[in-house]
Amino acid sequence: MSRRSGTPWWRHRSILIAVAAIAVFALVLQACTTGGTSGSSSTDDINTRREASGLQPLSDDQLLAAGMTYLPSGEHDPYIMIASGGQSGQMFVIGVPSMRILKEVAVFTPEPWQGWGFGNVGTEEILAAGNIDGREVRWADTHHPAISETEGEYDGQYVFINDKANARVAVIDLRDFEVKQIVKNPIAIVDHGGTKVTPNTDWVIQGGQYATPHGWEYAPIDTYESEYKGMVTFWKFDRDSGRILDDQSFAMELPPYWQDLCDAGKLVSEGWVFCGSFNTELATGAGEDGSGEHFEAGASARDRDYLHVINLDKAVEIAQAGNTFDVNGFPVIGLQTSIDEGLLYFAPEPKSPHGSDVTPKGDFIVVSGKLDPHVTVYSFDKLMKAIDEENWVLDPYGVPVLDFDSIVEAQVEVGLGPLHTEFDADGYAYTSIFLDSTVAKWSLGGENYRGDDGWKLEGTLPVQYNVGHLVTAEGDTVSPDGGYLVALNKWSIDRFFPPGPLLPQNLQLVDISQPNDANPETGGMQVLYDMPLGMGEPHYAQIIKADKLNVFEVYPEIGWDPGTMSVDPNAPVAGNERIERNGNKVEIWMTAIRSHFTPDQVNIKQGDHVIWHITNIDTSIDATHGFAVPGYNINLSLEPGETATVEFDATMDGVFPFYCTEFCSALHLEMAGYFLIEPTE
Ligand code: RUQ
Ligand code: CUA
Repeated sequence: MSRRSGTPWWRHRSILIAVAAIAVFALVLQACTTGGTSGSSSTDDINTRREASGLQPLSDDQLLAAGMTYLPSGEHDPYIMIASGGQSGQMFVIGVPSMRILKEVAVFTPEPWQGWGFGNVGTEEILAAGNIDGREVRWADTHHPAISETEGEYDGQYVFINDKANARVAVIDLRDFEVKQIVKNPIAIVDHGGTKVTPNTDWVIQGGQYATPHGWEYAPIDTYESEYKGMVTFWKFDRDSGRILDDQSFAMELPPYWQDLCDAGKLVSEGWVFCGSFNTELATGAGEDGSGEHFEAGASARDRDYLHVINLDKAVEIAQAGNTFDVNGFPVIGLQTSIDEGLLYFAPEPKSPHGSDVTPKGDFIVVSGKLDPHVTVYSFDKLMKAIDEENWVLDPYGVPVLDFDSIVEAQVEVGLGPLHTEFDADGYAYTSIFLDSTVAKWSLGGENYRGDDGWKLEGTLPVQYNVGHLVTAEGDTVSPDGGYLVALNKWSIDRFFPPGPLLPQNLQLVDISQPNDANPETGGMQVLYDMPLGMGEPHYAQIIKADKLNVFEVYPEIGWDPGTMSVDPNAPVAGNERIERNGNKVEIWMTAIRSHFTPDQVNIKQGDHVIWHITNIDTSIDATHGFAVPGYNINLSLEPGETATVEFDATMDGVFPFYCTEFCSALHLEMAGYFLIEPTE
């Protein structure tokens, strides 16, 4: 072909075909959504092309699903999902419904792209606050993100996330999606039942799990009943400073049952907290002498465990009055105090319970038993009445156990292995069913929801496979959106190409916007998209409307310190770059702008103590610069306007070309400098 035109003829043809295919696709979608034709010629066209590419043909339903998730370049998702990162110790930001990963936010684990934990003094200090007895713990098992709330609605300001493995909590500011604080629980070494927030984010809830002596002191296992303790911790959050105030936080001592997921009351039940538990058997495992049973059997022997019903408002009063004891300097309300003051009650829950979810109006609490095919729904009114009437017996630790029949509102059979429940705007609830690998849709009864039409199963949708948590859009707030649901499936088995024997998770996007009769079997639910995630096991996620997030596109002022969210008074700015030497202390004030560092030669002597400040003085969106010093394990990410500081002893002599790690301009490769460390004799 002639090369004169610059573009081969077939390029033009392929553009034409693409345009035609898009038009056809739009027609098909229209046909599908208006209940239209099957096997239309346009579907055939698409399928002909798919087959030519070695792909399977699509049904009308599948074409519709594709059209529901496809976003053309430049279109943004209406929802943002914040997912835990499991063993990665991080947090994922994912667009819904496109299911595109926007960011893996560095939380507990060092992460080089974000310059998290590679010499940046600010990030090192935050990570060091999560050290345990002086030991650096640089991974985590993140489980439950909790977006901050105002009056029970996500407000998009902060998100909290717990580390199950080491009982830590992180605070992330959603203006820049960076971690501002990590706190280590002073009384527990592992947790699980958090984080959740109270409706105005006054308190961040961190429930326990595997009981240990408080402060994880040693005590022989045969002293389990007396020396091992459960716990729930309430961290006081100060919205203005964006920090947890540990000197105003407190914990409650609980029996050594294994506390599980908690949820905060809302509206009518505001001021109360509900935490599931298991191992009320007090099993201690199989000993090496063959005594005892595995926890699998020992901790699931009883038919009922206890939902912990906690009067948080009253607990706050008791803690503030100082009616506590100290563990590692942290105030703890003793179990007997909780019993005497009426802070703690148990509601029996069947069998091997896991989830605990408060309904949108705060009027019911839904729990599931992994070994019971029902969800059990308690009425908050009935709980309060049973407490008023002292309708209880005492458990071996003296905690009142409320009468089951008088507090249960309904039980709905949903399938084998129910776990977690979220809600939509129409009075429906969605429960993940682990063993059956389904999502069950059922109706809430009562005047706030579907009245006499409630408390029944509406349909089940098979998911692939073994769903843990599920999440609906704003689904645990006082006004759920519904529309979309994501099933966080634990197994993916055959869904994707296997990249070795460790398989990705499968996050499955489900359309829940359709009425039950759209598909009577599934209650109108349809799987839209399978998203493999090969970076850790996201346990829980929350989905927030994207327009609630007020994100900085660039930092508001040059010299910004993300740690304090204000200008660093010591920040280098254009014109004041310099190197000051004072004995063996060398302090550098450097700026970065496309495409150079100022200064770009730094001469010091071996053994000098180096304090190196850098400001990215670029102010355009996305003009990030990196700063890497080879051999010294130093790497920064400097977003537009940001200042960071590294501090180290220059023990190794030599010549170290430092450079910008972000391809920021045509002369990015030239954005480098020489760091010369002269040996000392
Ligand atoms: S867990 S699959 Cu929330 Cu950590 Cu239930
Ligand atoms: Cu700055 Cu590359």
